[in-house]
Amino acid sequence: MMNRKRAGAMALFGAALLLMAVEPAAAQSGSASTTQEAISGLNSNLFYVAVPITILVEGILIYTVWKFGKSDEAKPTQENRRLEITWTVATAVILLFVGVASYQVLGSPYVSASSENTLEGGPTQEIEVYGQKYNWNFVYRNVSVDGASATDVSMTNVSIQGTSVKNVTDEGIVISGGSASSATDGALESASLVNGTVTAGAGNASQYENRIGEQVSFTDVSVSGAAVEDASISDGTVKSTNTVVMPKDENIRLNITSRDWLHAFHVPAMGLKQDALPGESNSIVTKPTSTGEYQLYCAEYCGVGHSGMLGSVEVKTQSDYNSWLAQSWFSAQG
Ligand SMILES: [Cu+2]
Repeated sequence: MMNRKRAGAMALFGAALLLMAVEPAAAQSGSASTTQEAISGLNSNLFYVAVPITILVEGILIYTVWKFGKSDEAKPTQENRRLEITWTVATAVILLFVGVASYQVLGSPYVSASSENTLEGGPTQEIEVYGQKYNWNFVYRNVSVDGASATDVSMTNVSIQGTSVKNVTDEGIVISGGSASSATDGALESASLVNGTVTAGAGNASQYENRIGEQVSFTDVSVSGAAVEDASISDGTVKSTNTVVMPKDENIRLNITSRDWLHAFHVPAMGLKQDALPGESNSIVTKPTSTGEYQLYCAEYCGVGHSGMLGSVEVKTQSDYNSWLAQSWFSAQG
């Protein structure tokens, strides 16, 4: 009877050990960010320390049960100074290792970002994250892009130099070539205009009917269906909903807040988790290390739509990220 119980306990222990051995292997399969790297690295380090200790303790326990299990009467243990000092020092060393290893990870700006701590060189992109039942909204400020292209965009308050009139339709004056820039104090420094249609601001469109093929310029007009190349945007603002885009190998700071009540920004694959509280901004800093798409969850029960408050993180190469920024910025101008 006793033996069966013991065998059962042994089997349970064996299964637990096997589970522990399997888990970190899964976590190690390619990390998506420096944050995830630090966290899973600590997990592995502690695991490698924990396994020999577990085996040692359980080994002594099993040996003791086997050796002394059939003894008639327990005898008092005699003092053994050497043994006592050894286990005290060994425990202290292990705890010190755990403390130092944990502190290194917890002290990393990629794991515990405070609003004060600054990364070397500062973050490349700051993104404002707003939780609001049941969506995630993202705002990218101080966006500067050079040499970007965008298609099928509308623009208002632009001035156009040296474009040629192709046609005049019901929509407006169809133009091609030339360059565009912000007419007022806007973010568009300059862009080569491939084509587009001037829809408003050019006065009576029909007066251009007899100027087809001519080079003309426009001041403060609206353009639709435009394609631009080699665009320079400085200090622009870009917004996105439910998908946050980040450049690979760049430091990103996320300033997380809520527009209604409690939410939590959680991207398990990237090791990111932070509360979104109204009236307060919590920061996390990370550097994505591989391109791809990662699931974003709300990790704080926030109402009936909580389980559907999902999003994703898209990590792009620097050039794809800039193209996305430019396309998004242009698309929001109309
Ligand atoms: Cu939520």
